[in-house]
Amino acid sequence: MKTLFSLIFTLLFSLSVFAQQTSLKPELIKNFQDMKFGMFIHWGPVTLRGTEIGWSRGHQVEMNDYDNLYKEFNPVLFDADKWIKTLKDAGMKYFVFTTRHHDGFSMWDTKFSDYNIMNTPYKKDVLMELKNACDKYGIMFGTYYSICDWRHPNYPISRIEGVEKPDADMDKFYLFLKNQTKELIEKYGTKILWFDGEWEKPWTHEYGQDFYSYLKGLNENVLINNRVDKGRKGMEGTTKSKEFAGDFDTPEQRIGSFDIENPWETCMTICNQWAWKPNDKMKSYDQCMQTLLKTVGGGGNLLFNVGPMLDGRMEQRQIDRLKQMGNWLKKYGESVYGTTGGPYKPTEWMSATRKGDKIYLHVFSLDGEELKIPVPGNNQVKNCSILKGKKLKFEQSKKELIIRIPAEQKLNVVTTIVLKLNGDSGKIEPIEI
Ligand code: FHN
Repeated sequence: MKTLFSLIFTLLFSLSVFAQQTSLKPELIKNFQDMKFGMFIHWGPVTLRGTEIGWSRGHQVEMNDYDNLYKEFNPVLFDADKWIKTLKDAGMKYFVFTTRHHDGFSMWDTKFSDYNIMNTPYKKDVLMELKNACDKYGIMFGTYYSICDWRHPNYPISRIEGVEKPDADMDKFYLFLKNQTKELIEKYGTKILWFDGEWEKPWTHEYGQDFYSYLKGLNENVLINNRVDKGRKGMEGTTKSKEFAGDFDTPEQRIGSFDIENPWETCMTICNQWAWKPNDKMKSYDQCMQTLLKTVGGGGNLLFNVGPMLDGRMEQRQIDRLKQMGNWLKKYGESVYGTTGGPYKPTEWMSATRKGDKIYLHVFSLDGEELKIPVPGNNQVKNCSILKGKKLKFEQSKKELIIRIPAEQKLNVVTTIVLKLNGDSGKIEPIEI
């Protein structure tokens, strides 16, 4: 009898776990994947010191000093409308904002912690202003939320090597997480819960599984990344495993590997630091475009991070860089939005996307005037041209496609070529060049 009971229990539990991994409607994931490009923002009182959010607490910034920065935080030039207009002009389609990072400071009018934006000299709910601006501009509104909280008395770890909190209570802390994320879903209508800080010991696979299920119970359509559970395997690279909860994978500061089966998103900084740093090194236009196009060519989304300044403005040089990307996307965006990665896997000098009977080649560098690549599966190329430009001569043999790109047709940073096929590009198996 007991064996039968435990068998039934195990079956029901594994079914419920399986259900968690596949609970998101396919059209919601496809819509997320079609957007391709989003803005990540890391911002908080730490910008008063220009050091890294969370990580500089108790290191570059003495802990007590860090925890009292909020008393000076007064970003009087903050303008949510300007931020989201900048995002839109960059060709970005969604937004993810650090509502609470590892330092425990809540950037919204939360009922569950006094350590929040309403108790700063600024006294305004920046999160609600950002949500309203996203609604105004038709931008998907998402929220970053750190599971670990090095300041919270009930979270056992304080990030200072070896300092544990004697009275920490992880179950009470988990209730705090559930209460705050419920606010983000119900009061702010977040469409993406972008978790982080899941790698430390106190957060277990069991918590992750339960949390995913709880959040989907509040809103079955909310997108939840793979850092709600233990699927990221710590701070280094990521592997998406079906045993862990999460709707998409999250390679960080690197372009994810080619994968058109599992949804994934690379998160990367436009400078070096996540939060604002004076005179931080910013990526060139070439680096930004190659990052975007190699990510999309690999089947992923790019969540590109900006760190606004202590007065609430974004740096003009970052705004200008994003505008450059937006201008390119305004002209050539059909080769990005709504496409699938491949069929040619990204290389150092080229990436590719596809949609319907078209393949788009993003060529970053080419010696001479002949581009030689394998033929696109069993398809015949019917015509070939520079996207929004002139026709190009090409030859297709049994194995090879040769495209002639005259020097005067090459564009700087990236030359986009469109191939029109006699069939559906989606059926072509990935091609290694
Ligand atoms: O520790 C954080 C870091 O500060 C930043 O928020 C990144 C963004 O994904 N996530 C963690 C490191 O993996």
